[in-house]
Amino acid sequence: MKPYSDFRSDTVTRPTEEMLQAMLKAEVGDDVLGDDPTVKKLEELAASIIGKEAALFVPSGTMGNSIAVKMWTRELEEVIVEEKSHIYNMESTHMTFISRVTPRPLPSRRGAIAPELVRKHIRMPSVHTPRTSLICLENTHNNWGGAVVPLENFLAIRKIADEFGIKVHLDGARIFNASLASDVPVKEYARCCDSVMFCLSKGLSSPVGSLLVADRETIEYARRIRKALGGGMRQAGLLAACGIISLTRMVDRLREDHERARRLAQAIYDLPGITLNPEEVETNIIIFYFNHPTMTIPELVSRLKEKGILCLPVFGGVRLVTHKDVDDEDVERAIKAFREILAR
Ligand code: TLP
Repeated sequence: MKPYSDFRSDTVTRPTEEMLQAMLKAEVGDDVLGDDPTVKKLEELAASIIGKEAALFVPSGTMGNSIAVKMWTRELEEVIVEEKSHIYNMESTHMTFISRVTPRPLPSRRGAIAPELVRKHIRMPSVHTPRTSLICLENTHNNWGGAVVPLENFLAIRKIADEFGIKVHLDGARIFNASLASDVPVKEYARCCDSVMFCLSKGLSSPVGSLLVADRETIEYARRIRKALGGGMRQAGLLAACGIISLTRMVDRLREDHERARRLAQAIYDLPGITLNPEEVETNIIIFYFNHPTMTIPELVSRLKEKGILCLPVFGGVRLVTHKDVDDEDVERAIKAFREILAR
């Protein structure tokens, strides 16, 4: 048995054999000079899947989101974000650090901010107040336990954004999970947004990389921002070769992750101390709240580790993520560990 079943994140996935072979054979150039054919191929593929003109290969989701905020805003402006969003909570404050704009966090129902609340918080510039120039959405929503934000919410927010001439950016780190779980094509979500960032290095199993997708002119500007942030990569075709496999071979497999997460949630939701609605586990992330008479969250996490199960404490709860490198056996091992530790 392997030493650990790693449920900390889908970012821990290792490249597939096919990816390693593709790396060996990849045709490369110098992408900063614009002549890496494999990067170009990946960017064209990403743009066509998302349904926009152009894409930019970036080292991480955080850099993709940072560039998106920078390209759509100027100083003295404000950005509407969801209060538990990754871009607001978990990206080391790049909005203020890089773009020098203020985030305006709004509450939501499982990641979907009520459109009227968005409208209420749009600010007209004055000597006292910033102009709202961008709305950031997230789908699936990580800190809401991989919740799928419904397309209707996207459509309603797009309508308001258009009324006020505001841009919409989607942190679609896991947009393929959202699409499979809701049966809504990624293009439908993307159509409501001016730019989309998605990750190759989560459930899609590439070792490194994300894409930022938008209209051609904006992506050319994004390319300059990427260089300024130190994200220009040279023979990046080695990584892009894996990305192409992620997009052509790894998307449908995400359904297995959703199935396993549901099974795991069903098996542990009623154990002592756990608050979790298994019906709300829509994709590959389980977040449960934990309040036990004799055990703290760090104690639970460390007892699980002793039994070979790795998971992460988050926001007063615990997160478990399913992905390519945890199979049915790992799920059974996790269920057994939870039952032993939290025996009634
Ligand atoms: N999320 C990571 C950690 O940062 C928590 C994870 O393990 O889930 N948007 C969303 C919705 C994300 O979940 C993440 C990564 C990112 C952006 C940033 O991507 P990276 O890690 O490539 O910078």
